[in-house]
Parts: sequence; structure tokens; C-alpha cells
Amino acid sequence: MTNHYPELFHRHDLNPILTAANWPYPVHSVFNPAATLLPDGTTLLLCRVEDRRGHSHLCAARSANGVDNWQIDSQPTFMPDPQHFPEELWGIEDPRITYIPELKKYAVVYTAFSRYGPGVALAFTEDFRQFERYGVIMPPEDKDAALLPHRIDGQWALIHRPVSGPRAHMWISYSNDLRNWGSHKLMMEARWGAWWDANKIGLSPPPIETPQGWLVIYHGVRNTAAGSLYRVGLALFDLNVPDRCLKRSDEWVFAPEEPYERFGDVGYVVFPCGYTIDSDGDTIRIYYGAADSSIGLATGSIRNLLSWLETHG
Ligand code: BMA
Repeated sequence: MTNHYPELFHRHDLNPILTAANWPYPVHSVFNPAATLLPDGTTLLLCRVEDRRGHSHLCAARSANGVDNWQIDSQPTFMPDPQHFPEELWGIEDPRITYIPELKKYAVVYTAFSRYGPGVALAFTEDFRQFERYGVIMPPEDKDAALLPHRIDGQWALIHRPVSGPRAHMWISYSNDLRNWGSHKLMMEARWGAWWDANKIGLSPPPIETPQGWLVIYHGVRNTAAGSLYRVGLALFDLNVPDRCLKRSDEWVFAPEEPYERFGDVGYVVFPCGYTIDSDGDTIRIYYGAADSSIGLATGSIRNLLSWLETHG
């Protein structure tokens, strides 16, 4: 026996792959990016960018290999629009992208932040240049949301994370038209006490559809005397009944370890909001915010994640 946990996610040698220093205009920090592969194979990250007021907007970065040579938009790609959407007064944060084949559009679900707290907002785009805004679809306090890529039993499904008192759990809600949401179901509860995912959990990137079920990468927040620890675990949900949990990891699988994850504006935070899957159908690249300051890349195998969950769930 050695004191050795299996490494399910392997950090890229070039980490952090993106920082504020790469930006073509003045910004304070870049983190918590959504990710998708464009039809030509380009990796697109929609990064959360914070300015020196503390307000965030979203900016697209594109790369042919998903690692380096990022082409970053010379201006913010998607700005808060508080004149039309007062819920965006203090900025927009933490996007998640889901490509919706039925609509031939990308859904961008993001946090709209204002004096009323964080809420869940939705926009659609075909090209990450023009956006069609639906506004807030889940009122505050709610965040960490993503759309599933297709209807289930005729209904669209949204995973999100409302707050109830000191605790916050993952919920799923359904809609016929993407504007009116109901049939709310508790999807997964935060644990209690000493657990790494006690009291507060949330969806990280959008769920991954696999033959075994929806593979969910989620974050758990542990409050300590020194602050919060943001770590990442796995769970599997029924393909046809996505609020039915089939497996849940007892242990976390990814946690702040490297200096750029432990030190920054908010230390000891890894916060993935997006992934891409390579053409082999198995290699997953997760893009994550590190310490609310920069962007890291870690690579894993979906097959390994599922088989780990089989024995550790
Ligand atoms: C969460 C979110 C994330 C952030 C994290 C750590 O509540 O707001 O945007 O990365 O806190 O500060």
C-alpha cells in the first residue's frame, strides 16, 4: 500500500493556460469559463472576466488546439445589459454552454447578479457574436445552472442551484418553452457535517450524456476556519429520469493543489464550468477557474470516471 489516490484529472503542463495578462484590453482577472467545440474543431471558451469595479462580463477566447494560441475577442463579447435587464446590474458570471441540436443554437446559461442576489439567466447564440436574451429564468438566489441538450419526455430540463437558508442543493426543473419552468425536483442534496460536500453543492459543467447515464461533475463547498474549500466530485443520473441519482462519489476527484489554485483572489478554489470531448469520444478536457484568478485545463477519460464511480460511488 502506498499513500496514493488515482489521478482522474491530469493538469496541463502549461497551466494556468489563460490569465489576465493574455487579455487585449484592461481586465483584473479571468476565470470560470464555459467551453464548447465549434463545428470546425476550434475550442471556444466563454470566460468570466472581472474588471476593476468587481463587475464581470463574458469574453470569448478561441484556440485551434484548446491549449494555446488563444485568439481573444478585442472587446467584451457579452456584456451585462442592466438597462433592459436590471438583474444584471452588478455583472454576469459563470456561464455554461450547451449546444441544442433541435434549435441549431448554443444555449448560454449564466448568473445575473444584482442587489437582489444572483439569479439564472439564459441567452442563445449561433456564433458567439450575436446573442438573443431570454433574461432571468430562475429568480434569486439561484446559480450554477445548465440546460440539458435535448428534451426529455417532450420537456426541456434545467439543472440549477437555489439557496435554502444556510444550505444549497441541486434541483432540476422542466419547461415546454424554455421560458416558463416548473415540475421542480430535488436532484441531489448537499451532505452534512464533516463531508467535503456538506451544506452547499452545485453543478459544475453541463452534464455529460453517456450510455450509463448523465455524468455530472459537481462542486462541493466546505467551510473552514480559514475560508471555503471548493472541490469537485462525480455523480451519475438516470438518462430518462435525470433527477434519479444512480451513483455519487464519496470522495472528491479534483481539488486545489497547485499554487495557482491555492493563491489568488479567492484561494483554494477549482471551479470548472465547461468541457470539450476529443474525437475519440472519451478524452474529456475540463476548463476551470483557479482561485478566481486564472484558467486551468485538466484532462481525463470518461471511461475511467465512470468505472471509478462504479467502485467508489
Ligand atoms: C461561487 C461562485 C464562483 C466563485 C466561487 C469562489 O459561489 O460565485 O463564481 O468562483 O464562489 O469564489
